[in-house]
Amino acid sequence: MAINPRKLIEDIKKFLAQNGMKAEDIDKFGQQLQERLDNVAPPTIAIIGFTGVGKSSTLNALFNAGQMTSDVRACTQDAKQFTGDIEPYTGKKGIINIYDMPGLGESIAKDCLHYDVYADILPKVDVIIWAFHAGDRAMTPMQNAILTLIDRIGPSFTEKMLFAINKADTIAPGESAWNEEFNIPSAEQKLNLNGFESYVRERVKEVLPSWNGPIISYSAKRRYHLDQLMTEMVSVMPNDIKWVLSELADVADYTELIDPEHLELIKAMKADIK
Ligand SMILES: Nc1nc2c(ncn2[C@@H]2O[C@H](COP(=O)(O)OP(=O)(O)O)[C@@H](O)[C@H]2O)c(=O)[nH]1
Ligand SMILES: [Mg+2]
Repeated sequence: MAINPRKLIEDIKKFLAQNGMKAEDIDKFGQQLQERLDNVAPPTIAIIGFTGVGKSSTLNALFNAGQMTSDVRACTQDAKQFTGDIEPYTGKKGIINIYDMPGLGESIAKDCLHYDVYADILPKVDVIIWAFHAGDRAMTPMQNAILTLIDRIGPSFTEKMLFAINKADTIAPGESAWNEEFNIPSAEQKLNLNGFESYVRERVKEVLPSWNGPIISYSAKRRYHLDQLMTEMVSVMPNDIKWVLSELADVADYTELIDPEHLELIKAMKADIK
């Protein structure tokens, strides 16, 4: 069920009225809640991963970002910050802060510099998208990178991380197998993508045994599953920020979307009535 914050506030007000709260108190509460919503800072995301996996292409596909991409050269050498428009996804005005991060794995010397950038930026963002290249089975570099980052900044960044497997169109038996008519993977590609997602999860769990975040396959080039990628981004956001993008959040119960602080407020006001 998609949730709209305005409707949510109306639902809560209705609920409070049914519980006997005075109309003027309900209005005051509604205003307080609206103010809190209006003051929530825009969500911030960073996309990281090895060079050439399609990080910049992904941001271009999602937000029309105009980031430089290349078939043969790493062109993102420091963190590029810009804002993206969320209206196409939520149907209402709003922005998201984005960092296009330099890719790891170009050279030892460059990695040293890039880890400094990662250590500076990652603690500040709400969501970290770790982009992969579908079918690339070499996972030691990813495992080492996670351990290096944990050494540098501690493990908490892993809680806001999702793995995004790009270039779904290139997975075996290859791009020519892609179903152009429906813009989806062929049956064989779909099986391989599912297998690859499980493989990535197993390798991540070897270094992060309790990690159970999202892993999603998509293609920036084909614009396949970009909406799922956005939905998964929202799923790892902190609850108060989810409110901003809540039309995307697919949840059965709106209380999951309410900041515990707001829930406390509702409970406190209910107690006042009695
Ligand atoms: N086939 C295919 N190629 C892609 C896809 N996404 C990106 N690429 C290509 O991958 C290469 C590297 O992309 P880029 O965005 O520069 O990677 P970055 O280094 O991670 O920022 C470019 O040649 C892109 O055209 C995709 O979904 N499918
Ligand atoms: Mg790039």
